[in-house]
Amino acid sequence: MIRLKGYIATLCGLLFITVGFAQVPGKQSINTGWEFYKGSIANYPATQGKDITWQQVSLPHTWNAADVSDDVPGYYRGIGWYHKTIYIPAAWKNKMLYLYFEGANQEAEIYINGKLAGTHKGGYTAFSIRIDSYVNLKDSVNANQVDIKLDNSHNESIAPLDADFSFYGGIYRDVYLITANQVHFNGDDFASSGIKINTKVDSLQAEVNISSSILNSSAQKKQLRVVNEVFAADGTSISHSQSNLSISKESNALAGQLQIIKNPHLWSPDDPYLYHVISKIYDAITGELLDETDNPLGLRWFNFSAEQGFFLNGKHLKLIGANRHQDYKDLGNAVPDALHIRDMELLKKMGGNFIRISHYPQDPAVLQACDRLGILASIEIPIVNRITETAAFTDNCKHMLVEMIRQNYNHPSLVIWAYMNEVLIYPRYDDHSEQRKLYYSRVVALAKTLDSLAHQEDWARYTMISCHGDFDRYFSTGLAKVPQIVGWNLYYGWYAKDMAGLDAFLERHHRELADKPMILTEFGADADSRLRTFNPQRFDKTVDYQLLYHQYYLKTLQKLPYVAGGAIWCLVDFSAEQRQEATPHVNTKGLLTDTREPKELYFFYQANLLKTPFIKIGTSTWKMRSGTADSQTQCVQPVNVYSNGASVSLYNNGNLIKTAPVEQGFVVFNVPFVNGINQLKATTVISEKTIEDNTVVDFKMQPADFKSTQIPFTAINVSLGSERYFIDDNLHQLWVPEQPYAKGSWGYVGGEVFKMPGNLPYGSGKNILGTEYDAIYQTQRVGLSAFKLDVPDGEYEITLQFAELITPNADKPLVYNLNDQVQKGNNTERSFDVSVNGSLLIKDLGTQNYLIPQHAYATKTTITVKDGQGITVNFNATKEQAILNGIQVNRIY
Ligand code: GCB
Ligand code: CA
Repeated sequence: MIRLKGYIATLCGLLFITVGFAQVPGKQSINTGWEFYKGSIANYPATQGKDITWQQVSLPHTWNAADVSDDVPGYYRGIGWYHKTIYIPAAWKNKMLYLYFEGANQEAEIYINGKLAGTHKGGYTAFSIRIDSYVNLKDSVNANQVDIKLDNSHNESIAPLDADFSFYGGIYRDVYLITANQVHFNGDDFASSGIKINTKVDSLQAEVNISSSILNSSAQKKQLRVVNEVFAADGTSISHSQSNLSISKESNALAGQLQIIKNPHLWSPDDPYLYHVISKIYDAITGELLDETDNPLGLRWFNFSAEQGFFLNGKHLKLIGANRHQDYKDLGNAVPDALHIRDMELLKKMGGNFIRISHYPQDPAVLQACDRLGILASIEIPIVNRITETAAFTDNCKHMLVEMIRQNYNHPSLVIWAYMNEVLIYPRYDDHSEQRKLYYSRVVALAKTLDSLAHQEDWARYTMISCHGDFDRYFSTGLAKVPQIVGWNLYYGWYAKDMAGLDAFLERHHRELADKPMILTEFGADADSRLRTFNPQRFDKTVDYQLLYHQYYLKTLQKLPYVAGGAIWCLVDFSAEQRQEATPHVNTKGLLTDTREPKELYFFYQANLLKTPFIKIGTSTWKMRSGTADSQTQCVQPVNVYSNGASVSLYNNGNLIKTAPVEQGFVVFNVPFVNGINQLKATTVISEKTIEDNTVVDFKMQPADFKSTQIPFTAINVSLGSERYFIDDNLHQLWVPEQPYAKGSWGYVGGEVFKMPGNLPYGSGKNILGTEYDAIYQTQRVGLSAFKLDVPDGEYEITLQFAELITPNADKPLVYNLNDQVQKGNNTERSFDVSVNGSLLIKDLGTQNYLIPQHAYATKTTITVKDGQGITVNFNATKEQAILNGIQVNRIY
């Protein structure tokens, strides 16, 4: 079957309306000059909010930008009010006026001059509210009051009910005031553009079917002429059609026109060629132009095969890309369009050709960018983790699905409509109960309803649901058989132990769901961009384990032809308020941080996916390093270089280290670092051209012997109970992992690494309050007797870090951590003294004084070291065992 589609902008389009001779722009944003109040207004509209203190804001705006990342559990989910005055000229008396919202989370009531003009449910789709019957139009300038009550409280009738992301409240996308003639393209229809472009394309010709829905709100029957014109990318008009129709008063009608484009210039990721269509409505009697809208058009066809994956324009194409959430550090979801566009550009620059817009429709700028850049897309409504078995929930889901489809119908980049994510991961009722069975059957029934609704709305695109890695559950309930494509979110090597389980799982689908195309819709591993290690382990949150994980996944993805594609979880780090771990409230599975800094993983994918010459030294994201000098006063550490060349040469300070062949897009070099500046240069030759990358690593060499004068000791920060380096570029902090004490050097004496029950290799995953350096406080050495540094005589500053990791509160398990155990609540009565070089610094340290569970505690002291005694910090436990989480030693003189 040929599958294809044309394009229309998601907005109501640019409407140009003639009023006399003057053209009035039909759409103007009203983002500035709002007032906001977080809370309820009593007796609205009687009070009209006059007695409250408003805050001046501009849109996009969210009221949760800060409280999703503070240390207070939870964030405000309740009512917020917005207020604005809009001015309507008397000249618009006969116009139809709308407020058009690209998105507001999640239940909105729109009041004009105190009267309810419309409502909307659902935080991720656009809606349009007709307001002309509520506005004052008496004078030449008419002030009209817009009040919006918005509520982001949990509502069992509105998806999403539960998910691993923050449900920010607010009007967080653009709002427009739209002015239209009584006759116009019908944007009233689920806030769509009123135009559907269907295409049927092959390499010789494209049939372009333009169907317009036209509304006649006037009290007279109208004779109209509809004209559609197709333009090539360079602006040349290439095709034209028109038809006449009459519409009775207060009704709407459809006008369909077919155009044939010979030798179409096809749209694809390599060549995202866009035509565009201008559609106009004229009054057939007077010739007056009543409405006009301009929509891009991409010509392509595609299909998914269960055996061979995805084909675009008849050619096989492995879909590889990422998922994306829409928020940014400290801004929440209220981000400018430029950021949406930049994210798509970053995906394209990685070599990605696919985006799964997860887990909800996003700003129109996203799909517009995909059309322009050539990124194939899947989009979904936010049914995540569970459903509610009510008609109200079902109706809202259906409504969202129709909104999503009609609003995004014409994007050439879009190939999949999806409607559920991991919906069986968190089912209601007891396992094996009758109620549970009934619940499953209701989920399947809802899926069937939504699937057929999607097909009814759009015959040309595929449907999909994404499932978590419990094959049996989706298979036995029949849910996996409902959509055309099954998406799998697989975390073998992360939530599930064994990475190789991935291949077995995908093979099983291929065997048992032999006729279902599949996409690996999620795979990923958390990585705090500040954490590095030479011994990567599952759940250590290092950039290095993330790299290992993805090396495996990409190989599997590329090897199995029946897997149509894969979407990395996730393009960017995003807010998930309930998460703890190394970066509390953030899911760090991103290729990029929440401020869009690349992690080393991003370079790995660039090297593997880009067709243009590429080389990058991985360590450009790890510029502060440390290690102990060898006999040549060097320290050898591995550095990855990423390239799509055949071999790479790496130089340090001008000296060639080695030339080595590239495998899977990278080479690991053992670099002899010197103390101080290391100027790294990597080169490769591609198509007879040499390309290079340069970076500087500031290496803090620790002397093997602290008394050595060759490399004098200056400072060290040690993270206890950890195998990780912690690097904070912003605050110029570099921490190294612990080591046992050896004479002449530094390290702990005795004790063991703190480990929680469960799967963390070491440390705790709990949020530590009062610090941004959770990763330092989350690991510790237990039962140590001393920490020693054989530093030369001088004056030193010593800082000790502690956090009590045993807490009386049991962990709330993360829903995805199905195989992990959680720490039960526990109490400790530890008590220990800390002394430095024999003098007591802290007496009876424990929960009775500074060690409040899960809180950071640090203290700093200065000490004069003389007579070659070095530094010894002693820990003497009087109850249970002593602990130490971090130590910093600085030489002052
Ligand atoms: C998933 C979910 C996604 C989570 C992700 C994770 O399976 O679909 O929403 O954020 O795993 O990181 O746990
Ligand atoms: Ca909070």
